[in-house]
Amino acid sequence: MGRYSKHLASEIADSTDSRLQAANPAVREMISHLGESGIETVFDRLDAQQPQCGFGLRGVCCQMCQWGPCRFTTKSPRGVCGRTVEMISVSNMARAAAAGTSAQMIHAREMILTLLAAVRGEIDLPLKGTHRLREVGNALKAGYPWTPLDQIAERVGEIMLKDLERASGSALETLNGFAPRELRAFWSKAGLQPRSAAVEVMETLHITTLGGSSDWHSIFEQAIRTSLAYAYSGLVTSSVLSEVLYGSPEIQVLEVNYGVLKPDHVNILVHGHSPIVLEKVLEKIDSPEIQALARELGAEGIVVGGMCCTGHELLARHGVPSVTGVLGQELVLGTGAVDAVVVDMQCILPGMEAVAACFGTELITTCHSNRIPGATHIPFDPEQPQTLDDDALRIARTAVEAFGRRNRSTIRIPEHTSQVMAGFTRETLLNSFGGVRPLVGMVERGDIRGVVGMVGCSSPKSACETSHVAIARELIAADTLVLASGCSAHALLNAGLCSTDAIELAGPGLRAACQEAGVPPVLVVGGCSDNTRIIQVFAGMAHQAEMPIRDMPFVLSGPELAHEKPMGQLLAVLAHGVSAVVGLSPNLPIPNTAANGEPGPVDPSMHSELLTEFFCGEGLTEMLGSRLLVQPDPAQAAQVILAVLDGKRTNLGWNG
Ligand code: BF8
Repeated sequence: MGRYSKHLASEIADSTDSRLQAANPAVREMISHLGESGIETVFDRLDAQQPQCGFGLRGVCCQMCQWGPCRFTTKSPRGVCGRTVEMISVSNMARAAAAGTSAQMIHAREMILTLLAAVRGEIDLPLKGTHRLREVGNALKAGYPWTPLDQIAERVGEIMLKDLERASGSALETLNGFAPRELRAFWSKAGLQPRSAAVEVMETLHITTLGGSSDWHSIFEQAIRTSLAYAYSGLVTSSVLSEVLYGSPEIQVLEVNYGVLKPDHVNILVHGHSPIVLEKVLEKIDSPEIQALARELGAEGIVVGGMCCTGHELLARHGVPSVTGVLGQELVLGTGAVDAVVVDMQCILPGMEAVAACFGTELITTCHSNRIPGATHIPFDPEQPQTLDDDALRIARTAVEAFGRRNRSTIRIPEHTSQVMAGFTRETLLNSFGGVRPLVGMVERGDIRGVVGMVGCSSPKSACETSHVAIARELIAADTLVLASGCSAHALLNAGLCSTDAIELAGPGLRAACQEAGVPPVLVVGGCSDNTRIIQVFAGMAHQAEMPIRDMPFVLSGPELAHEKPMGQLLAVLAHGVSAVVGLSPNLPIPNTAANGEPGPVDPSMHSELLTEFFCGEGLTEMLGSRLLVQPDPAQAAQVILAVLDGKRTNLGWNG
């Protein structure tokens, strides 16, 4: 590994590690290729940033006023204003969750306004998920069984919009409609019930600014309220409205990875999170007009490939092959075969622009608020959606026309593809095992040791995507069922762990269960918004077992979290009573956890004893029933996860 970081008590990968050890051979090939061509990527820029600031890495740098920045050391344990190390690191965490919530709110807002535009006839978008709409309407008390669907849709949209934006303190209706009953009562009693997403974001920024709350525990409670608003007003709204608008995902069997690109085809990549524009663009790409245009330009056809969470949306509904998650977005342009990348919102690296310029790739931005210099901007504004149809056609045309300008001498497409089965929902996942009762029976008997949600981003601090793959391999070999989403899922898809061929890598109990169900041991449930499906599976299984979620053998694994959005996901999962094992520390001054699940020794110059006791010990367990554990080494992280699962099994009496 590249270098040792004493602040993270871990080896940190450098670009050479990713070039030589990346889990995906296509990634290794492309890092070498771009390196030889002298083109800079995220891996090189991480090298150039070394050494990174130890104060920042531990989350103990305060920049919330102009008296700072204040750094916390044993010699100066308080900031200029008097803030303690606990206040500042928990405030940083809360602010990251608020920023992530804001991002998810913009996504959810686009989905809601599009639903309203669709039912008001402002755009041509017939609702495909009418069954889901009835369920959602029922959960939100938005009508009766005899209420016309368009009225239910309008009411659902209005309720969800109010959950995002209202300034009053009334409770979140999406949470009341979708959260497990046991937890609604618990959060309410504990004073953790969120108000609207807007109020919780405001409140988080308010109490963490200079002269706000001096009580780190109350700031953490506020971070939890924010994360619950994020989970229900943000994630649930985005995920269920996607199903209402475009129908429920279906299980897809297909080939993914860089090798799906074809040298003699127009290759268009779709990237981002909100599927609204890209669904329409895909429709246009399939039209006779655009197909004919591609042939006129000399192409044999059009390949559409997915990146990040929009990639998951289109994979699950249309069988669009995914190519990469966040870390590969510059690398894939290095194939020289990508004619255009159509992006919507979030996780679009600014560095992509320079690589696109080298290879003549057309970048098309479609979110009215996100711009890339030099890109063709064809924006969608959900408040003025009437031009969506025409704009989608223009985007498809612009993307295909880029094929005519391609420099064919630079093409180098890695040959690697992976066969996968993906696109699971809560229903199709449970049905595959014969329903929730048989699945719980398998866990109770120990055929399946537990269920782990593997989520979140990829980080260049691990040799590209190696942590996800190494942990998942260890877990399935130890009979642990893995549910994956987001960039973690991209890593696991490309690594071949989401294929029925991977069943042979599973331990004997899980292998038999997957063989019987005909599904892989790693089940991809979608993008990050669809982490709600993981929570739904956990809640459904706990309900079937007649146990609180916090007592069940479930863990969240986030090996390479990076974005501020997963901070909200992490906190929300902790609030549901599920312990989380993360790779690199989420910028908290707490030590790594040993393989037996116990926190390592506290170094007072690096760590806070109070926060170590709280997150890794009894404090968080008493508050929420969960723990936050850090272990960057994949092999040890898998052992920590298994130790948590086994601890739950022992308490349940399910170990013998
Ligand atoms: O929401 S896992 S890098 S792509 S934030 Fe982004 Fe992280 Fe990837 Fe989708 Ni999620």
